[in-house]
Amino acid sequence: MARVLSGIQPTGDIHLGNYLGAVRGWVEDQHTQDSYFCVVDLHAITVPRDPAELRAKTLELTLLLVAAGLDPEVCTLFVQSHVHQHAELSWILECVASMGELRRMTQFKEKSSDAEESARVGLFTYPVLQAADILLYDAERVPVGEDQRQHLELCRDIALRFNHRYGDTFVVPDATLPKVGARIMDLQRPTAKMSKSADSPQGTVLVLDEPAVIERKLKRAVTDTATEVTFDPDKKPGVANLLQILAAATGRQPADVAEGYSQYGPLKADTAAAVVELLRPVRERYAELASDPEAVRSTLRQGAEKAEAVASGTLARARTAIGLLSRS
Ligand code: ATP
Ligand code: LTN
Repeated sequence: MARVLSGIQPTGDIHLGNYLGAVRGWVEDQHTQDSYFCVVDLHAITVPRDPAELRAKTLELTLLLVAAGLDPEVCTLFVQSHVHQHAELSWILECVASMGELRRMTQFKEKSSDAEESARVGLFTYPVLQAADILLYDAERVPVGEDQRQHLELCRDIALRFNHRYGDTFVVPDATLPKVGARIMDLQRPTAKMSKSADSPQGTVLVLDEPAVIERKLKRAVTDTATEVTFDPDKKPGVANLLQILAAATGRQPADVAEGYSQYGPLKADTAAAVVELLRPVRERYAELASDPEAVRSTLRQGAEKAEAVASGTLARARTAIGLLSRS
């Protein structure tokens, strides 16, 4: 079985983009691949967070991932900071990555915007920690949304450079993106990606939104003034986004979906209905699981133990390769 690893930040409420771009694929992967999924709390502190809220969100996101179908008996589900090897390997990789390649990362540019001087150093080195997450598990595949493609390229570059300088140590991973749904856009600003941290409540469909809320958000989704339904992400980003969502929710291609519509109203209504049905089981299961948060804590303890058993072996390999003296 191929090894798979991916991560998600406990930074807010998970949305339709996270679900279609990443989490839904993880649920499928766990049955055919040796799967590791982590809640990346160390990545979350690269921008200011309220400590109590971060702790609560970490637990809540784990519950949601289980509600979405991740089965802790089948995959390894854990919190990044519970496995100290992530931070340790990240340091070693920081000594392999260059300032120039990190400066080119668009996520850093966007999130530091014009306040680079006051941005946290961790925001800059964020992709190196992500590379450590992946390389520690010898992951061959990393299922992510489109926005993570550049970070995955960097991870590959770091792994190849390390192997070249210090001998074969890491597996060089590939990003895998869903064919449809890899970049869901904000419903109010269809040229920006749907995001947990973009302050756009009406443009973001949350996985836990009630059906009536989902219907309202989709009904008010920004389109253009024309009425013709064609799949053209450049000229008609709002309509293309609706077509993409409906296609992803029903297992079709956006251009094929477009053929069934001549007006925006029915497209919006059908998209809303499909999204409601897609998310309904997740919301219902979440309500059941939320009554017993202790169960999820024990899941996370077991997950961390399983993850650490793999991570410690890889870290030892990297330490030896780069010349760190062992304690014993
Ligand atoms: P933030 O806004 O805090 O950066 P986010 O919404 O981008 O958060 P992450 O936790 O960074 O969410 O990402 C988790 C996974 O969801 C990643 O694999 C990412 O590529 C994917 N993802 C995030 N947003 C979208 C989107 N709009 N469409 C498709 N996939 C997405
Ligand atoms: N950077 C990612 C989250 C992330 C991740 C990972 C994804 C952290 N570590 C390892 C895949 C593999 C994000 O912002 N979505």
